[in-house]
Amino acid sequence: MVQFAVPRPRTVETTPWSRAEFEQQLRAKERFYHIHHPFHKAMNGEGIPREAVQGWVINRFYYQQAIPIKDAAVMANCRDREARRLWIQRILDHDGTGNDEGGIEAWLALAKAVGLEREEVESGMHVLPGVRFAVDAYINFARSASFEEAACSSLTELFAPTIHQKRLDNWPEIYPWIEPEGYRYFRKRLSEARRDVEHGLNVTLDHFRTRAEQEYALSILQFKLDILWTMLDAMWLAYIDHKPPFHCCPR
Ligand code: AHQ
Repeated sequence: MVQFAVPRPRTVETTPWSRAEFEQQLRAKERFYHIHHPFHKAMNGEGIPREAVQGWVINRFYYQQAIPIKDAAVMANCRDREARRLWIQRILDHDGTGNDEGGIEAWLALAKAVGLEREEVESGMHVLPGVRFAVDAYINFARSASFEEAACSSLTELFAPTIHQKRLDNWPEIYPWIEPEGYRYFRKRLSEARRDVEHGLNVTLDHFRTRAEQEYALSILQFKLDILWTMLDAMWLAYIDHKPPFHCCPR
C-alpha cells in the first residue's frame, strides 16, 4: 500500500536478515525512542515545573484517546480472524470493559492527580498544534496502512515498559505533589505493553521477509518514533521555552 508518510529506503543489500538479526535491527531503534528526548530526560531526571507536567498530561491525553481509534482502523484492515481476536484486546484495554474502566479513564485519574479538571482535559482545547498533527498522522497512517505495516508501527512499545517503570520509580520523589492514584495507568501498561509487543513483533517478523521489506519495516518504526519525538518537541517549545503564540498557551 502506498505510504507517503513513510519513506522507502533504497536498498543496496539483497540478503535478508535472519529472524533474530531482523529483531535486533528493530530493537536497535531504541536509540531514537522518546525516553531520550530532552523533555523526558528533564521530566524523569531533575524534574520540570508543575505546569509542564500538566501540559504533558493534557497533550498525551489526545494521544491516549487516539489509540483505540487507531487500533479500530488497524482491525478494519485485518482479514485474519485470529489476529483480530488478539488485536481487539488493545481497544478494550483503553476503552474499558465490564468492571475494568480502561486506560483512558486511568489517564483521567492521572490528570486529576496532577491537579487538572476532567472537563478541561477532555475539551482538547489545550492540545498543541504539533501534538495534534503528529497524533492525527498516526491515525491516518493506520487507516491506509496494511495490517502488518500498522502492527510494525506499534513496536515503539518494545521500549515502553522501561519508560513506564522509570516514571513509577522516580516521580514520587521528583513530584511529591502528584497523588499516588495517578500512577495506575503506568502500572497497567507494564504488562499490557509486553503482551501487545509479543503479538506485534511476531506479525512483523513473519511478514517482512526480503531485505527491502525488512528495511521498509525499520522505516515504518522510525516514522512512529518520529511521531512520539515530535510531540515532545512541541511540548518543549511551549512548556519549557515558553514560546507562544501557541493559541493554548498563556501569553
Ligand atoms: O500508553 C501507551 C499506549 O497505550 C500505547 C499504544 C502503542 C501503540 O499502539 O502505538 N504505543 C503506546 C505508547 C503508550 N505510552 C507511551 C509513553 O511514553 O507513555 C509510549 C507509547 C509507545 O511506546 O508507542
